[in-house]
Amino acid sequence: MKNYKPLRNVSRRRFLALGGGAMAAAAGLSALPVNRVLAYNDLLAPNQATLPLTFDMVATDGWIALPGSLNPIPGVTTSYYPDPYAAANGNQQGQTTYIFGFRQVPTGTDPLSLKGQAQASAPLLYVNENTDVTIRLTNAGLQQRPDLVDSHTIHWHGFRNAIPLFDGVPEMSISVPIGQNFTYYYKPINPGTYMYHCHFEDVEHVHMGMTGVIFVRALQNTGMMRSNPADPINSTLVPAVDSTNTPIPLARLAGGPASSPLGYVYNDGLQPTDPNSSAYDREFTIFLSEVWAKAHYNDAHIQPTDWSEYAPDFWLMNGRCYPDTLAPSSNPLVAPSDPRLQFQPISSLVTANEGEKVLLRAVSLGYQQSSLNITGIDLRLVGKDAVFLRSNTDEALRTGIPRINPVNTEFSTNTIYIGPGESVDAIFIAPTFSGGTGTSGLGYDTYLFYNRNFANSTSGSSSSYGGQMTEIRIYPAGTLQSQTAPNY
Ligand SMILES: [Cu+2]
Repeated sequence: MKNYKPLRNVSRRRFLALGGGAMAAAAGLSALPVNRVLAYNDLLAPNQATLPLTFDMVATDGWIALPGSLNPIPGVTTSYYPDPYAAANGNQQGQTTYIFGFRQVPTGTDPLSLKGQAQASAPLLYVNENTDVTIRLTNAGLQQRPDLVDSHTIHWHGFRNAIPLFDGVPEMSISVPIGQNFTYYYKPINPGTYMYHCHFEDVEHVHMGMTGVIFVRALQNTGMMRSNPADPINSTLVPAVDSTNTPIPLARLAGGPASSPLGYVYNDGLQPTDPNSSAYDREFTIFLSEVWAKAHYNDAHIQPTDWSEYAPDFWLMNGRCYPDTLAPSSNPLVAPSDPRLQFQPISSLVTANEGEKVLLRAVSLGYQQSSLNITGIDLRLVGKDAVFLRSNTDEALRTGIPRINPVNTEFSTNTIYIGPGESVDAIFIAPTFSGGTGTSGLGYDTYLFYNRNFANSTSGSSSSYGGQMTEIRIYPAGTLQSQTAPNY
């Protein structure tokens, strides 16, 4: 057995020096790709498959809007919610709640100028398998808490091939101090749905909102596959075919024709017409989190929080409570259509034409279990924690090599049961439109998608406003155009 030298033998000065070296190494990496901020419409550009991607992100604090109001705390002149400091801040428009969070930096903008403008949930990031990806993270500090000198990191949760330097665990590598930046580098080889969060003082920073979704699009979208799926590192890329050597169509995401599916969740080796295919026509992320109003108030008012008393008041989808979950997505880099939701840009409204295959990428970074329910629609759970649940017998037959997961554990349900740090990929086929003006009377059929724990689909507010709830709206065939981005 090797005699490893424990890290605690490294002096603090030596540890910081190591971190400094890592920063210098990473500074070289930022020269790799041209800095490219993703406007929403170019996320689906056909050439995305071959481009290196750079995300420019800032970590800071900010304010978001939650519904209703809590009862005042007995004996206290102010309530935890809405936070009086939110209203006192001159540029707030209906915001109620203090957060820590991330935000994407527009091209040409000084990241430090975005201090105090974090969003919830964090920017939705998506990248292609086998592509160089860099994320430059700048720590702009906290506008509301100049006394705090917290660093921040990006930890890609569940990602199976990050080296410690880029894994964002501050005890194991480095974190980003105020006024500094660090560039993370990844080359993903495992498609699926993940989440990212700050790992610095993580109980607090995760709950305060430094959380979001990142997903990896399958190589098969581009019409390619690995020559040896069991050994992705040493594989060459070859044209994607099924077990009969018939080519699998290029996805629309990679420039395929309108008759192709929008994408494939996993490298399934199947034709999109195969009922076992992971092909889909529309995709939506549903990010679950919670807000404990007292903890958020405490951070804004320089008070300590005993996290063992955890008792959330609000349950959120993509950083919003129902009915705000239904409001459209907005590009956070341009002026918002609704100033109240300007720091909560991601919609949870699911829309589809009848017969389309709809992919839900559900992720939780709350601290409680959730069970999301759709009444009247069967969900096919094809992936869990970025693992394809169906054994790829076709691929195994063709290559002679079984997949990582040799057993088919895919199943149908109408409930997604999901815990903290877990992700689920579920596909449903949009049911037949009921005709006329639909069950809504507005030209579409409405299905509720909500947390089955009723307390979590309402909220701690005194109003009847909800929490983790949204709608699925099904339109007659041909009504909706092709998606331009997830959650649009
Ligand atoms: Cu942080």
